[in-house]
Amino acid sequence: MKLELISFKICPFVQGSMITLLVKDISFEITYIDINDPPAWFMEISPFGKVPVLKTNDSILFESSVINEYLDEITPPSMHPQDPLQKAKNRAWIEYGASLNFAQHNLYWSKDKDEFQKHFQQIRRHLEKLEQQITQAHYFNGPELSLVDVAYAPLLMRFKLVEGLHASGILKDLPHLQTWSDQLTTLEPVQKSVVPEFNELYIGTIKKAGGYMSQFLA
Ligand SMILES: N[C@@H](CCC(=O)N[C@@H](CS)C(=O)NCC(=O)O)C(=O)O
Repeated sequence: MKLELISFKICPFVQGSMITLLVKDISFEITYIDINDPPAWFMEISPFGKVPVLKTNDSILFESSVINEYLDEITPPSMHPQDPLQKAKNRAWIEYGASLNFAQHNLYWSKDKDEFQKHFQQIRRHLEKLEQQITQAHYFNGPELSLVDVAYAPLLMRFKLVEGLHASGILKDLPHLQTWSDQLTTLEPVQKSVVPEFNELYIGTIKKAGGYMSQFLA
């Protein structure tokens, strides 16, 4: 089956689908668009006008968590737990991660210090709740990489990148999250899931927005 992922180079949701494709060793093509100036053909096929979109032979899939589950199901063994309750819990934490992606965007694109601090406090509260869930060694469910890990790797990679340039202490005193972040961000499929120029692109986009963070990102 021919698969084509429609991507925007700094989108964390696309990155999650890229990680799934790479972990599962699925062959695919990738087409990059500028989500701020999307081509007409993309707006035709993407119901919400959002990336990622996965084109299969004759279908269009949208919503990254759905795309990732589809990719997972066509390439066993599954990266989801078998037990329905565990699977449901994993799905809930995947949703939680999706909302943190938006919160992270709001944080780094804050206009001024007040807005930054407000978003910082909100994210910290959510990260503290997440910290309590990271009770296993290695990954979210233990030794096996799961779709929950896939969902958080882009978020943790962006925190690591920006914290490396301007330490705000976003993961301070959250030791399980820090260890999880180290595990995930050094994985080969995670590192290969972004374009080589990702760091410059992501930082450049924050700087270009001219908000609070831009002054700290040389
Ligand atoms: N729930 C969606 C979120 C995808 C999303 O928000 N993508 C952003 C780029 S990172 C987008 O396409 N935004 C364009 C827009 O909102 O118009 C998913 O998981 O696929």
